[in-house]
Amino acid sequence: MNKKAIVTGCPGQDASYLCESLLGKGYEVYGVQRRCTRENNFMDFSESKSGFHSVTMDICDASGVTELVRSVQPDEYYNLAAMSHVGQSFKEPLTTVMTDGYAVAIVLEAIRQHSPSTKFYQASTSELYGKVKDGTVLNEDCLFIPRSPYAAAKLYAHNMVSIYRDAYNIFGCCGILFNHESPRRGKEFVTRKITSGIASIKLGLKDKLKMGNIDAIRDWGHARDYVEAMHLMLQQDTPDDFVIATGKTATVKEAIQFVCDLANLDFDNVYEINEKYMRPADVPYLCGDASKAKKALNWTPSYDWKKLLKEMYESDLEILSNVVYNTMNASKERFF
Ligand code: F7E
Repeated sequence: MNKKAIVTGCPGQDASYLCESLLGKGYEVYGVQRRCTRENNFMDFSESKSGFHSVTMDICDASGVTELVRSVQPDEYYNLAAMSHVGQSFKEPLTTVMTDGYAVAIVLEAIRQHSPSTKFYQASTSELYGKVKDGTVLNEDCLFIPRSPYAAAKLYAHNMVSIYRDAYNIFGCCGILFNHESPRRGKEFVTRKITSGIASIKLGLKDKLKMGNIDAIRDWGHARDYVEAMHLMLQQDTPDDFVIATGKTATVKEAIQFVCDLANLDFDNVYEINEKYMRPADVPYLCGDASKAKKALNWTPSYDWKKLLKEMYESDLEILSNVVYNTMNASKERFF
């Protein structure tokens, strides 16, 4: 019998990689996305893959979540749905607490009542650490001091998983994932904003990048590596929480500089600071120690931030070059 997994957060970056990986491992996958009026390529994906079931549901709808868990009786449940933009969470604190906090209590209750042998993965985050001193390499034992509505809601969810593990013996794991990116990352996150923005400048489609806090230090890895860690966590005999990170850091400024070098552009001329992208409170520094995951899960990252940004920049340059090429051809056809 094939294993069954529910994955929320489709068609986001992490869910897309995880669904592909689980289908490759022979799972029946129930991919959950919110109702969406726009056309999106997730529907193409879901229709084209055997073993994939597309579910339209809001994770804050308790009756829908409960019915899904009760009817599917999944072996594994990966909760990747979230309001994941930290800056935006200051503008939408209530939506954030519902989606990132309350919705996790709904699914834990559904599992406890209707499918107690389901193994549950919760997408925790390095943002939980919040106010960290520069130079501290963070592991599972470090203190959480959230700095945003996003992190506060995620901390509630993180604590609930631990409570359901202790109180009800639910197999729940939290992956404390540091920033993870890819060519599929949304352009509202800083890495993709940089790679897509610099590719646009290179092709003459844009003048400048408008940036927020470029002194922020982050530990960036590849989302494809990180979803494998999620799966490994649920294959253990005992549930636990794990930091997933590369242990290597760069400032946002260094990331811009590196991509400028790839594009052969002058760093000083590609960006300007714009207050609009500053957060009311930012997390200045994050660097993770994934040695527990390495030892227990045999997990190691295959990308550092430079390899990652290079892949993302090359992908954006290709996408945008095709757009330019197709636009030129279309206008030539009109002209001749
Ligand atoms: O910002 C600074 C910004 O939005 C990174 C989410 O996946 O990872 C992500 O959260 C840093 C911050 O990611 C701009 O202030 C400067 O210091 O790419 P980001 P994030 O906030 O670290 C964690 C692990 C999650 O869990 C989250 O869900 O870059 N920054 N200038 C900027 N950030 C953005 N977005 N845009 C700028 O123009």
